Amino acid sequence: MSAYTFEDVAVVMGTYNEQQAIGTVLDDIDRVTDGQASIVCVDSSSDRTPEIAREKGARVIEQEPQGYGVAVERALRAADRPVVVTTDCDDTYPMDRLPDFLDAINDGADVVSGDRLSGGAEAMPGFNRLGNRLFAVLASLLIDHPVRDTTTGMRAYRTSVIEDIEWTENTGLSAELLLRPLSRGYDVREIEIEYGERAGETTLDPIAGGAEIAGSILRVGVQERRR
Ligand SMILES: Nc1nc2c(ncn2[C@@H]2O[C@H](COP(=O)(O)OP(=O)(O)OP(=O)(O)O)[C@@H](O)[C@H]2O)c(=O)[nH]1
Ligand SMILES: [Mg+2]
Repeated sequence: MSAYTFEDVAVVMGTYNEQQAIGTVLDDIDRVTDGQASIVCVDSSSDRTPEIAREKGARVIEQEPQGYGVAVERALRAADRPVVVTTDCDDTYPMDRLPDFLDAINDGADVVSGDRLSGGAEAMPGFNRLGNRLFAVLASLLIDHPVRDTTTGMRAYRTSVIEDIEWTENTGLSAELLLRPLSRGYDVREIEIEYGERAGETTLDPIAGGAEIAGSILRVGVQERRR
């Protein structure tokens, strides 16, 4: 089988009032993939985000704001390439590392997950960093497999993995997208990435969001143990 190139990659994201960041994120993807990756934005914004995305050549699917997971699952399903990469649209994730994600897929990985925490994640608010470390401990215990960052937004997947599993979570979708494949024996690899400061305002309440994510990890962990 020949190796995948960026012509086989779709980069997808939910976008919710990210006009301060989206131009940079989409330019970075184009530069790093030489314009070859297709880009899908599932957008719920009331600002100029969707216009900027269209100007930059992305496919934009509009939906009412219904949370992270609803947007990202829609975006994953819209991917029309054999490899799909997720990112946030807030300029926190290093698009320069896309080649490393693709290399790991070509090396046989089914899922490649960008681990922000092992490198310190200095740019992450302290409360979020602590919460994310606790999620990793909880998830590792539940699925009997060490994981370092369960809630990262930057991952590459073989599209077949996305199609083969039924997804149920919303705010906790990122954790679910890691834990179900791991529990089912897919080749899941974490690679260390740098994490940057968010451009633009956060739309998430860390306490309510954190509680939802913890609930997702417990639910998914217990379901996968019982399978
Ligand atoms: N379409 C859509 N996108 C969303 C929704 N909620 C979040 N997003 C997008 O999903 C991505 C992740 O959300 P973030 O707000 O960055 O979440 P986070 O990284 O956990 O938190 P911070 O970056 O610290 O705010 C971003 O690109 C958001 O714009 C939503 O309801 N609809
Ligand atoms: Mg973010």
